[in-house]
Amino acid sequence: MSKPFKRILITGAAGRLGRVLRAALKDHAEILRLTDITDLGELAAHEEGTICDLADFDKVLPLAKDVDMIVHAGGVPVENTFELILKGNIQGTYNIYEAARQHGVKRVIYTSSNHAIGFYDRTETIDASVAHRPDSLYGLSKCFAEDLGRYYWDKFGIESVNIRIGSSFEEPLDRRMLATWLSFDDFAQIVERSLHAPRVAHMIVYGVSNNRECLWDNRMASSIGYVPKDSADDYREKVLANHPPLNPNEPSARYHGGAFAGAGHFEDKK
Ligand code: 15L
Repeated sequence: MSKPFKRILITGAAGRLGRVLRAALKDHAEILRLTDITDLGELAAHEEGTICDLADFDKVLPLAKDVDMIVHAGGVPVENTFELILKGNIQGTYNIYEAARQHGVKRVIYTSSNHAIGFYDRTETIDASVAHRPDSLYGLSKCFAEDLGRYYWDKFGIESVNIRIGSSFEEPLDRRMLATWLSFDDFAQIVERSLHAPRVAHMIVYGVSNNRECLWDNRMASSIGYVPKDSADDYREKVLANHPPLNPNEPSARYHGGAFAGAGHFEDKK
């Protein structure tokens, strides 16, 4: 049976979410081209693999050759030093878009993060059109990447879907995740919808499951057919029993970004 795409590039393919994508997208393209800075393990017949530092443009450029779309999940996944964020997330994402432009790739699906808007107060429900309010250097790098995608759309017509992921883990790990949780199956679904939507231009959506507690108005995600199937509510009793309530005035309880908003400046730990 023929597959909808010839070749999809997945960056960060050895990471937590990259591994989900590797399994979920196998029937969507004849070839999955995988890359990560660490070992990718054994490759299946439909996989190509390259170990690559995304900050190295000479290595990144050939990865985009003969690729229909890129799912860019690589980079530094949490707060870190500015030096590492600069290389992995800012330089790395620039290299991905530039490689996409030079090889005529149609669309980039980017795993952005709620930390791009982490300093909104939890009393506010926001949609995807609000101004950035990063809660960390990591969050700032996500803002850069979202704007970079906008620039590449406006100037070069390369489409992007920026998925502002809440908390994508096997199950919700604390009280905040009762609102921010994204199941692995729903993550796979929103990426699939992002790949197959006929036209996305430059779009920002929230990567979140169907949780009763809700911080984000996700109408844009509905517009590409995303209908989350899972809910943090199924784990609610367990989470409430294992995690005492936080003081609601503490920054880590008060803001969308949780502990990222409450933490000090990472560089001070050096
Ligand atoms: C993220 O962006 C991180 O990659 C992930 O590890 C979690 O910390 C998540 O945000 C979250 O906000 O729960």
